[in-house]
Amino acid sequence: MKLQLAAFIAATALTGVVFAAGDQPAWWHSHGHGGGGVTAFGKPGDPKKVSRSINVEMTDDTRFTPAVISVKRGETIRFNVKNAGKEKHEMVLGTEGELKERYEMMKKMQEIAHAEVNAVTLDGGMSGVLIWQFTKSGSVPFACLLPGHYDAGMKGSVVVE
Ligand SMILES: [Cu+2]
Repeated sequence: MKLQLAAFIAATALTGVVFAAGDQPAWWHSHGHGGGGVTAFGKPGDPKKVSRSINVEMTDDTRFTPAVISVKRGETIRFNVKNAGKEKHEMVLGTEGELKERYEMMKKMQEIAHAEVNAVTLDGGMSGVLIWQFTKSGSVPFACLLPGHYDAGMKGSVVVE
């Protein structure tokens, strides 16, 4: 019994180290744990308080159109995202580091169930919605993190004024 407990503590400690090393960024689980999903790049938008809608198209040449989007600080944007291609694509908002981290994870895992509030993943020909409030000035990168797509330059940025 004592040994089992020790093993459990050791495993827990190890897990803590892994998390601290950045395998699981805070935003990954930011929603549903209080704080309203607030991240360094904004927070999930309230569908009832949308400032305006912006159409974003994703295509098989691994491009977002538009790739640069300007918003004002505090605005809640409803992104009407359309996958105009045949392949699967996604639009994920995050910091540069978080996107890269998640991209590496995607390459290993093939597929992640995308229930995250900062992402919309769409099969070819499908449309979806991503509602986000940009609370801080600066540049918020977004990207498609499907294997190969990010490397091919499927990325863009939201410039928050
Ligand atoms: Cu893509």
